[in-house]
Amino acid sequence: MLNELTLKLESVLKKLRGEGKITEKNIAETMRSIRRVLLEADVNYKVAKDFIASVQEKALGQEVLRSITPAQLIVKIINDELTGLLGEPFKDIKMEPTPPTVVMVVGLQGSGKTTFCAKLARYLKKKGRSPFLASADVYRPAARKQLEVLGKSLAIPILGMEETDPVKIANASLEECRRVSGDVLILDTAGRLHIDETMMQELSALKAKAMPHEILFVADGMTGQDAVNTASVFLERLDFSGVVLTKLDGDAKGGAALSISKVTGKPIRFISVGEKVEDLEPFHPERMASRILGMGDVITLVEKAQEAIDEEKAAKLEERLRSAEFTFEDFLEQLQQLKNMGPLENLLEFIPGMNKLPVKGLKMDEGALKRTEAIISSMTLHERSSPKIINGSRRQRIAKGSGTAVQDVNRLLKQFFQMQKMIKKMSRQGFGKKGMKGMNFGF
Ligand SMILES: Nc1nc2c(ncn2[C@@H]2O[C@H](COP(=O)(O)OP(=O)(O)OP(=O)(O)O)[C@@H](O)[C@H]2O)c(=O)[nH]1
Ligand SMILES: [Mg+2]
Repeated sequence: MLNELTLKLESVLKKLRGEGKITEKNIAETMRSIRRVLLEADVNYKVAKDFIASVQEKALGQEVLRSITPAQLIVKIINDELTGLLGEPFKDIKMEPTPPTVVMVVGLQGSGKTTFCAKLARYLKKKGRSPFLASADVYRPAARKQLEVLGKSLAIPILGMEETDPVKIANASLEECRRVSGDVLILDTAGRLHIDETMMQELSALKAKAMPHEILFVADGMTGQDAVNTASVFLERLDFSGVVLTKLDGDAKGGAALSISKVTGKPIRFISVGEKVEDLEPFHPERMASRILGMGDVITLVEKAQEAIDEEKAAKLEERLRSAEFTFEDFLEQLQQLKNMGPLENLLEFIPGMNKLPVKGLKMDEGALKRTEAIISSMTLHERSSPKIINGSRRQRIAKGSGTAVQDVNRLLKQFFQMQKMIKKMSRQGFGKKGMKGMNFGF
């Protein structure tokens, strides 16, 4: 996510690393480079300018403590400012005391509204809510079908109605939602390629009728300042309550993410990071800032893992990790749980420094996963708990037993020891306030 931005910022900040102290000159140089990086990422001009001014002011006023380097100090300041720029702390959908809570989803065509509606429904259902979906996209039966298919796959009820008046749909969906005891109605709407008056009037009428508690504006994260300009118009007409940024899994430059909250004054609430229904994340500015600066986002990683893996096993694993006695038995269990967590590359970027570790590039395709399982299964229990004893002849036996080559066994052992080392290192540094519960270290 926003990889290019991260790489560029890292390379600017690397230059500072050699500097012994902060001077007006080296700060000015750094800030000029950062400003360029931001503009290249299509960040709004004024937002970039204010950001730089603010970082510069804070940096110059600071004493560099003996324990940190100027580069560390600047990174800290940039991290704080970036967090501020990205908006308020995460605000979840607030449930109304009298159901249903109504969430209306708006945005341009193809921005990801329908997909987001399904994702949000899934997210709320997982939290124990009873979502109800309805599509007010009266122009394209296919669009309603799309929501219906998504809703069905998630076992979430949806309004089945051949209506051509969005306002009637609003009424019917409220009624139907109440009837099935839904507590949150998610209302999808039609998008247009560009802002046009008919669409705006229609959405306003829909708003007046459905009286949504939340209007979420969905913006395509790939589009930079265009998204921000569109957002401003939607804000004026509909006064939405929050922003959803989609397609941040692709090579989005980051302009929309960094500008939209500042320009509209509304928080980014969720980000969409893929086409599948589970690819949704609550938006936490501080975590995003740290990801953008290449410092990883362990908390989100832990939360993702928690969703996918067994709590009790995770607690046990945490204990084992803390005592750094991680073995192949744990590894095997992790691999099995890893299968529930989605593609590995998505997880790597959450781990701080992961992009710099030799572990990078260990893409675990299905075949490799199977091979790894076979190799571990061919080890004796003793070997699994004390992998150090696995010498040359044992390696050969394991390779034969698992139908793999000795090189495969060697590679796995190497990865395993690397991982053990990393875990030891992390357990020394502490696992953060959430602890390691649910952390998944398979690769
Ligand atoms: N890679 C990626 N694709 C996404 C994401 N969100 C949506 N898409 C894709 O973008 C396309 C448009 O998504 P929709 O949800 O249909 O967009 P929409 O806003 O409902 O479009 P209209 O109903 O035509 O206005 C689909 O192909 C989605 O699969 C995302 O976060 N990442
Ligand atoms: Mg749609």
